[in-house]
Amino acid sequence: MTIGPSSFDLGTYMAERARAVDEALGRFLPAESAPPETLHKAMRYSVFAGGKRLRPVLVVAGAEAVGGGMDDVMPTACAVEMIHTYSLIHDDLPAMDNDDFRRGSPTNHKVFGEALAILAGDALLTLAFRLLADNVPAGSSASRLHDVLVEIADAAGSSGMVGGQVADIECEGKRADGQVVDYIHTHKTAALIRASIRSGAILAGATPPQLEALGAAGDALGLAFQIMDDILDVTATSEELGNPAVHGIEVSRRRAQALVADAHAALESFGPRALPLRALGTFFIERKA
Ligand code: GRG
Repeated sequence: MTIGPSSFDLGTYMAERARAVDEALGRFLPAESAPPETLHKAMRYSVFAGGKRLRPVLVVAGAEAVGGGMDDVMPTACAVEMIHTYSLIHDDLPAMDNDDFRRGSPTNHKVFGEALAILAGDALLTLAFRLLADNVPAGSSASRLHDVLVEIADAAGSSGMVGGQVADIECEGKRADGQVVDYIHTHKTAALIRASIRSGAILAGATPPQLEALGAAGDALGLAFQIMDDILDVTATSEELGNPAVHGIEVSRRRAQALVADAHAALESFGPRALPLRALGTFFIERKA
């Protein structure tokens, strides 16, 4: 699909890329019939449980922003979705959020038991790094692979998503101030969103200034996404508790809008190639679920 100002439609763009990601995930994941079957069933169960494929689409959009293409970054796009899926499986466990349902279906541990759910998450995280290790586009240098591995490891580990999750757990039941809430948001959610965009761009040969601009856009988009997610949680359950209560829903919404405007500004110099990233930002602040 060509990306031009008059032809761009985010729904079609997301659907096309999500379909390609689904097809690739199907190929990269071990078959359910391969031993240990229960483990592979558990991995596939959560990967194919109806996620929006936002992060892999952001990997592709990051590559496209600097002139790259989807096929060159597909293993990395799938790796990021596997890391996201592992985090959701573990987040639902009794030791964490203790959720019985996700996306309207029983959570992984409800279907496969706690031990298998832990191990399915572990195996998805490990497989993700195996996929990243293999994703060296033709003609590109090993230093790009190194940079992507560092980018994703930092975003997923104790300095990123896992660190944010720990901060979230440690402030449970306490009144968190705005700074702590921001720390949780930027680490638990925004770090992987930023790394998704930048990893696609790194593989596609982005220059340092381009990566800096995409990092700024990724920070803003990631934070806006989480702020809107909290607003949607509160408006869906009508509970005036939790993180959004700290900022107030309307203040939060305005902040998310301002962040998306910042992201749009950071993406200005990329021209029409960054239309998908800009449209995804608008989608974040307008989405209803
Ligand atoms: C357990 C290591 C570990 C980390 C957990 C990601 C996370 C950290 C917890 C999940 C709970 C949560 C509300 C996280 C915030 C990020 C977020 C909004 C996740 C949902 O992302 P979507 O909307 O999910 O992209 P889908 O279902 O579309 O894949």
